[in-house]
Amino acid sequence: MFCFQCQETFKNSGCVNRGVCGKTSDVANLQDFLIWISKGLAEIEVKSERNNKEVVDRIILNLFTTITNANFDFSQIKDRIFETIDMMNSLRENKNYSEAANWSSKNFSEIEKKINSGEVSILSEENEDIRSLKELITYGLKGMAAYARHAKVLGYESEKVNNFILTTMAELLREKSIDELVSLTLETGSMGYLAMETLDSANTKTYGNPEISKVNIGVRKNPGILVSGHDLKDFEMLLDQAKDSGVDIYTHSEMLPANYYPKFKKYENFVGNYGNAWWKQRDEFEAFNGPILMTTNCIVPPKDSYKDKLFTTGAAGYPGCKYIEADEKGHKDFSEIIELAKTCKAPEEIEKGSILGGFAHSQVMELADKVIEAVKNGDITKFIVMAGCDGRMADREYYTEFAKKLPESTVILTAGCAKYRYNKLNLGDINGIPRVLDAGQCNDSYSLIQIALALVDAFGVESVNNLPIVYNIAWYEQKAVIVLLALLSLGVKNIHLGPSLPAFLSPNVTDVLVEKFNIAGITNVEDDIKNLII
Ligand code: SF4
Ligand code: SF3
Repeated sequence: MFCFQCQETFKNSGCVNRGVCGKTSDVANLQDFLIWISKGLAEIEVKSERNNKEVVDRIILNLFTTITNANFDFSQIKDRIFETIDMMNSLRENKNYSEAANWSSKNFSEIEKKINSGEVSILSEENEDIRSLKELITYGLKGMAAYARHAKVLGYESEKVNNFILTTMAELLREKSIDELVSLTLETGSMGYLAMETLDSANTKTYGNPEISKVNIGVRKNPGILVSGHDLKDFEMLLDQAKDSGVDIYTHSEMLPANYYPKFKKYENFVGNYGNAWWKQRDEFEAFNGPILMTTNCIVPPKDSYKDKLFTTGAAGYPGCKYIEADEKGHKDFSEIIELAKTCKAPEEIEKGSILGGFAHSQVMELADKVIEAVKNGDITKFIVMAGCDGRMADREYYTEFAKKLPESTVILTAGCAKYRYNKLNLGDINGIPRVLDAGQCNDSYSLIQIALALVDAFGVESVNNLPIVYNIAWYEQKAVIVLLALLSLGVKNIHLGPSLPAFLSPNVTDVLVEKFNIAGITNVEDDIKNLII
């Protein structure tokens, strides 16, 4: 195996024997093969005269399945491979195709032989700059696919995004120059922005605009179900099916923003949020006592103490954990989880009190006058975008310290699970405007962009780069990659990315990003505050 798609990759170079995330080498190899044939399937579709919706849906699901911490299940990924090959075999025409598009065998030893040849590995591309750019684009597509899928289950999709995913997957099989790949990288960012916009419409039109909300982080006395991941549709279905069951529902990690949507607030059995970012789940899931539903990443290999209570659905999967399938209409039956919850003890209280959130674009626009006035009279001197991911490495303590040491005249704009590093610090407010404004999930970074664009208008400046906004973004997995590319495609400069720069960026590709966008890493809290803020 060789995998370097996330921030925690071994020695900031690449996981080779087993993933730091827990992914085994046989699963990593199957994921590489799945991506390779998905590119082949895209090529078949692009070369045809058809517009087969099932093909793009399949490619989106395959990309999403290989995102960090989503699916560790060898047999599920093997099934996806077979289903993809079936689709390719039924669609192939009498045309000239690449080897990936021509792959037709479902004989597993032949698939293994191909994997063992190293020809579908990331390292099969020998030029490190081409490899770096092709992987950067692939990871951007994985993040985009995740967002496209969340929108799709709510009945929203963008033809442009779908077509881009198809054509780009096919293009990645071809030889490309550095210049071509650099421009494809920026196009990936623009399409990522569109994918986030589509998901924002899907979420807000289905569940209402997020609003300022005080979220309970304590517990009640009933047994509960904990819902993690990013899929709001799964959350809604479970909430609805559990409404009269006597079982309470809690959100976890990236599902926290579900608490901000008006439509979910009417459910009596929706208690609040339990726990913190994904990487603390081994202790927190044990303390929760009840079943847990993982709707997407991030799964940490579970402890035996709760493994039989961990369920997966959608693109997520873990060997030995029950997978909840959707029927042909997209409906999922969660009764088994609800019945199991009834037999469990109530959650152990690990925290008390509440946190504040719900500052997505429409809510912030309502506060715009107040915000603009505070900037004009100097009460707010800077906004710091600290969106992105959290992770388990100790050096992420940097973000807590950074937030604590920021001048009191600054406001943090956040989205994604990165917020857990500072959302319980009680940093106070400025004229009633909280100093941490949480827009929602990582995809709600879209809201942060909308807020920046509104400030450009309000202050009459030339571009987002002339605003008092500093970007100190934490990344971990591929959704953060698409958010970053979206920001770059909008011309945002001087982004600081940490805790380390991606291992998949070669020195030359990093130079291009520095030259074009002045991207930089982070150093230490004192120096960064001095250089970025004061
Ligand atoms: Fe390693 Fe990250 Fe890949 Fe897991 S996803 S194998 S930790 S690089
Ligand atoms: Fe977090 Fe996994 Fe990225 Fe959606 S839950 S932000 S890491």
